[in-house]
Amino acid sequence: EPVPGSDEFDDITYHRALDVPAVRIAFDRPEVRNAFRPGTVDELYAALDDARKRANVGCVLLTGNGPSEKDGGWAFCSGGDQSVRGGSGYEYRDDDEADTSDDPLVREAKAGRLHILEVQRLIRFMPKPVVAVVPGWAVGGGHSLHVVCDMTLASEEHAKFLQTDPDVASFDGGFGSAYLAKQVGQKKAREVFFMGKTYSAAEAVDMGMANEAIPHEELEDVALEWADEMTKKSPTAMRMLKYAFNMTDDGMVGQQVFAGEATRLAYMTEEAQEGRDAFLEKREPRFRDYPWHY
Ligand code: 1HA
Repeated sequence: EPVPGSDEFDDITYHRALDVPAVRIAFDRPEVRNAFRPGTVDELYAALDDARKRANVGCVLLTGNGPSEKDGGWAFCSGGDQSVRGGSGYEYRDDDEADTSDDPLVREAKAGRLHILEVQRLIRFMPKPVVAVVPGWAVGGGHSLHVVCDMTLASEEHAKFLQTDPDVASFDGGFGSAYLAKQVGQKKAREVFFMGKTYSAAEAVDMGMANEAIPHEELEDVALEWADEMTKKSPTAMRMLKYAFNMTDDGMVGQQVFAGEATRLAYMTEEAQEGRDAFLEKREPRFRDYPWHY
């Protein structure tokens, strides 16, 4: 069912599953292969952030609606909408989205947007699995989005993976390329970007950048089954595992995110509560009552 408030979205749809604690967020611009413009990215960020904060949501399925009414084509996402690409990024073009502030600095700040990178970070750092469900094209910035998701399920018949970044003088030098290389190896990742070949679902699975190729008709059902399976597991263990997988690649920020969860667990101990109580009661903490575990 639609998540309350999601009718305000123009470029995405946002649904909550009925029997599984999971949500489905979908690009909804099939006529342009689900390319994103700045407003799309704003909506995507808002929906993902909402899903992040909901205690009764344990998994996010990110996908693309389709097929296109124009030609029946399917897409996950074809990256930045090239028709609104300006001199320094992607631009708001609708009057109600464009910033009409009198302050030129405010207008300038909103002029060229590359904030899909903020969406990538939200997917990376939210404490629950995000699964890319790829029913068709995953291209350019759309390819990078599937790369940063925790797992990828792809339509056997229609999924196609393609990196066009250097064809349109763009480059995702972060997760889209460097993290891809961790998944498929350096040689293959360089081939993806430098040759711009199109890969099928089966090839993506063989390369290690997709988990399974699934018959198109069953894709959404299987995605829900995966969400069902994952959300039966311990939320704490799942969160710690996601951050553990991230940590080796994320440097000090990876350590910070993982350590934050360790702090949360430590706060749950009597020992930590003794520290708080002693402060509030203006007395020395009785830490000698607690063992030095080995
Ligand atoms: O790399 C980044 C970033 C890096 C760092 C920081 C931020 C970043 C932000 C964004 C990006 C990027 O995404 S750059 C890469 C941008 N995307 C592309 O270069 C893909 C362009 N599209 C295609 O190569 C092809 O359209 C396709 C392989 C996805 C599908 O081909 P197909 O099936 O032959 O369909 P096609 O006829 O080409 O497309 C259907 C309609 O969708 C066309 O419109 P129509 O002629 O019917 O009016 C087509 O123009 C439109 N369309 C497809 N993709 C886009 C698009 N319109 C605007 N932008 C698109 N990305």
